[in-house]
Amino acid sequence: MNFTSINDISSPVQLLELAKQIKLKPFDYREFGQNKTLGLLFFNPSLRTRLSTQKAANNLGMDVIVMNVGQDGWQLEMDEGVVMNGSKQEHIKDAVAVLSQYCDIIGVRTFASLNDRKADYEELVLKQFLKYTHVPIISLESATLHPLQSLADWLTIEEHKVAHKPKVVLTWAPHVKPLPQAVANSFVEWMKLAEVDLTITNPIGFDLAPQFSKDVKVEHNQDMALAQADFVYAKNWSSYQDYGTIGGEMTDWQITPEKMSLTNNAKFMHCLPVRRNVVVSDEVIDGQNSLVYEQANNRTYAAQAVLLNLLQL
Ligand code: AN0
Ligand code: CP
Repeated sequence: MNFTSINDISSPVQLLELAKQIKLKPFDYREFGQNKTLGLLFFNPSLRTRLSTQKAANNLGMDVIVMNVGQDGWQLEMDEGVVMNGSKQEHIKDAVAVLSQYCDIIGVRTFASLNDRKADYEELVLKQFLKYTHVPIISLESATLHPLQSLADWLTIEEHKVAHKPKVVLTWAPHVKPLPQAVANSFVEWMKLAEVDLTITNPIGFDLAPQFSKDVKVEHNQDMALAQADFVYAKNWSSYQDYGTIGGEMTDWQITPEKMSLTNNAKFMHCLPVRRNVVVSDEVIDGQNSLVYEQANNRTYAAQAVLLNLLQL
């Protein structure tokens, strides 16, 4: 078993309940990870994922080894059957087989290239890990998904909802550099299972991939979408259609107190890291209704629930 998307989980609701239970008593499961090693591999930067997953593993009694493979490792050849006479020194096949000797579970972060949509959406790098590993793989954000983030976000919404079926608005927000669609795709995938009324709002040309946005309300007028929202989840993503481009500045999509005043006194959410006063104004993110640090805190319990599930197999 792996944890690369919601589809790897037989009962997402049970996983959520486990995360809630672990949050109450994080140190109750220490025997499960005894003498087990988690390897965390990063092709890209990370603060929350790296430290919350490490903390989660430690809470379970696991040892953790971490490597910034993108920075410190050999350059990995991802394609099969090539004559390796170029710049890549090691094949992914050998690297993953070796890592499987050292680790009982492997976590990997591998962002989208944002220049080859087909390769990104086929998750070519993650698939090579899955193909060659002998141990379970956890996604620490792949090209198209970030399931550990989504589980933590779901837990946060569950903890802070007042209405039985709150209105959750995922809103595109401005940014200065192209970012992956992974957080947004994944959030939508998990929210489809949650008891929420989900609306996505984004500028024209920034619709998420059809497999994610299908069966979800998409409103291109942000003000209309925000009306009566209970949760506003802001995130920038680059275009899926004109793949990897950021379009114009669209500063009017920034989440400001004026935008929040259109909502039902909504809670503000963002996965972080965030560019302040580009994506969201200081007043909103520092305001009483901001849940961003709760989300970051819940990353630990989400990761711990996922690890515990894998350890119990
Ligand atoms: C990444 C992204 O948007 O996917 C990671 C977010 C968790 N963000 C940045 O690269 C700024
Ligand atoms: N939210 C999140 O995944 O943050 P990091 O990129 O810092 O891990």
